[in-house]
Amino acid sequence: PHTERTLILVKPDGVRRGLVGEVLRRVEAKGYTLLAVELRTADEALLAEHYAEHEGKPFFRPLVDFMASGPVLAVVAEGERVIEGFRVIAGATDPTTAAPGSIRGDLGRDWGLAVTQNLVHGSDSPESAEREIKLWFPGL
Ligand code: YYY
Ligand code: MG
Repeated sequence: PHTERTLILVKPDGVRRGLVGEVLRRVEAKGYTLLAVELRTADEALLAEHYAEHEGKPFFRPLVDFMASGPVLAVVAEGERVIEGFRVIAGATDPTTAAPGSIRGDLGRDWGLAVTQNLVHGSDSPESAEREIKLWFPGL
């Protein structure tokens, strides 16, 4: 068995659209364990750090502004290969082509609003997960 932890965010579009419960339902239904859940409005410093790998890209500024535009639900989930597993549940980055059955594929909309508003974030590697969990939940 390979139990690990990942950081999941329900982004401001997901919170505004009332999809927090739907996202958590899918995570729990898959069998992952919730270790921490917190609704909060993140400041720019935290978000710039969270998305540090994208600094300098054209979408960085709009992304940070969008992520600061309202509360996000920050979640730490644990389970067998949850890092990769949650990214499968989330679906491809662009909701336009995300597979049906995935969060972004099933629930993505607002097609005019570009790929920035894609409902959820999930860590993409064990190193990212450790870094992001420390960032969002320093006490965990
Ligand atoms: O890990 P994931 O969220 O699927 O995508 P990333 O390539 O790490 O990009 C992070 C975040 O940035 C993405 O969820 C939406 C936004 N974004 C964007 O606004 N425009 C792009 N061309 C690429 C990504
Ligand atoms: Mg990413």
